[in-house]
Amino acid sequence: MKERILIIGSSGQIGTELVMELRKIYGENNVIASDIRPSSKDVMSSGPFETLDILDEQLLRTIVKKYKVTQVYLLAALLSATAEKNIELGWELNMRSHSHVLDLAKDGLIKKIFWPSSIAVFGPTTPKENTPQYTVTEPNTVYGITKQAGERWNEYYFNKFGVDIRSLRYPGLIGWKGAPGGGTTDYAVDIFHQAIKYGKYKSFLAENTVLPMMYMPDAIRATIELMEAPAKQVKIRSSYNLSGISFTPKQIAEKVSKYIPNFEMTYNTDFRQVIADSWPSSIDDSHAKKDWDWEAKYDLEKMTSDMMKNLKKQYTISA
Ligand code: NAD
Ligand code: AKB
Repeated sequence: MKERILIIGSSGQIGTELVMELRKIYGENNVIASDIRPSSKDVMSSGPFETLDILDEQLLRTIVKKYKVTQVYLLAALLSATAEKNIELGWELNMRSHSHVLDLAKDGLIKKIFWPSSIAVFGPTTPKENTPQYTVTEPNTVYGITKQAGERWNEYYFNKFGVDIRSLRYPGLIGWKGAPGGGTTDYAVDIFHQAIKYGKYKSFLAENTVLPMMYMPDAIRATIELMEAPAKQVKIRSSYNLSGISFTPKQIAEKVSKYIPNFEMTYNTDFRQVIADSWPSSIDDSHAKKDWDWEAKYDLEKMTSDMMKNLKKQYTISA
């Protein structure tokens, strides 16, 4: 069966990269990008794009029917820091978008859904080290609460209506192609840009705050591998733990210094420190490894080298 894929939230950090990868695999015209704002030049010029506010359920259904969509990747959301500043919109957007997409599958309009969860599903009472798949989840941010409720929705729709939903608890994602959209882990992307442009960076997280992170090529590969895995191998329908690299602001600053001599890192924590303190520092992803052969490829060294190489090139070209 020919797959037609709709990406909702294609202009964000993940969508910018995921659309291009999926177009390589499924064909440019079979991957429809959509967002409330235009996407990157590459996304806009390489295939179909629709302006879509995911809160508009009728328009969503019109677009799904127009393109005979079979799969939806729902990436539109407010991330942790932005949602804390606008809790009503955080709840409204993150929950209603999810229901709209789940109901497409329940009503037989689409066959498969990808919906990302996050390490934000965990909270201060969760074991911090090597956080297990099944453990206490008492998130204390509006973003985390929407991810936890979303995971429960996933399992409910799978069990009750047979909806083929697949999900990953992404750690903080780091990439050079798209800008991060308002999360607590954004510092680990900003540091590269500021280091190249100004030789210095003021971190909003404290120097010894360890968080789970992942380089974007690993995250994109994990997403596509999970979506392409045979249904019987996808044993967890709430959301899979996923692990890449754990590091502190101080450790990434040391790596950056190798490429930017005299790089200067200072620290001035804000409300995002409290969010970071409630999250795990490392993740046990043994279920993903066992069920669909997941394995991360990038460590801190390899990621830093690739980020530096690509961003330096990008800034030279745009100078
Ligand atoms: P992002 O903020 O970069 O992108 C979200 C996109 O959604 C934006 O382009 C925005 O314009 C769009 N959007 C907002 N409101 C919309 C609406 N009403 N209708 C349609 N589009 C709308 O986010 P991202 O980093 O690409 O994250 C995508 C998903 O992955 C989110 O669910 C997020 O929680 C999850 N996630 C991301 C990370 C990360 O580090 N990037 C980590 C864990 C989980
Ligand atoms: C955020 O910081 O909000 C995201 C996430 C880990 O979910 N990057």
